Amino acid sequence: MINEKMEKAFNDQINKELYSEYLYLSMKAYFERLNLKGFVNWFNVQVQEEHAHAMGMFDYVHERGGEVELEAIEKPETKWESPLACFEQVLEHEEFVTSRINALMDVADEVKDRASLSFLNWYLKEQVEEEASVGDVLATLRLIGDDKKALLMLDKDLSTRTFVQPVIG
Ligand code: OFO
Repeated sequence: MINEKMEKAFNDQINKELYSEYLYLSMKAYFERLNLKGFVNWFNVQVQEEHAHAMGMFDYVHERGGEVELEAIEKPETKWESPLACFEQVLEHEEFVTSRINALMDVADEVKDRASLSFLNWYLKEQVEEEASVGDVLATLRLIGDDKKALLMLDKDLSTRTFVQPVIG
């Protein structure tokens, strides 16, 4: 049976993961407005990944005999100054999520829940990958500056990203 404090921490994180899904959906809509379909595809994969992250925790809490209580999802921003500004926010957000996963692991440590620690290791590794892949796009966007042709080339690159259903835990 999952400890109450641990259960609450997972419930909070489910909300954060669903917010991530919502934020990236809003960013997808922004790139639809710009007609940059490769970016749209990149965010579409991001949306699916965040959904999988939330559901991984949703299932885990139940598997441990706990209860999931969903909270309201905050309204995400809807507009960005530029693709670069948008990706700066993505990186900032992922760094925030990494700090939340670390905090969740601190709770698991505190209540001596080794099963949750082992489960959360997957999320920690995933955050390292997320920050790296976002950092790559961000670095390219910084190089691109105002070069529209180069932006279209990046857009083409991002159109090849595909979603792979993760095996969590
Ligand atoms: Fe769920 O990793 Fe991004 O936020």
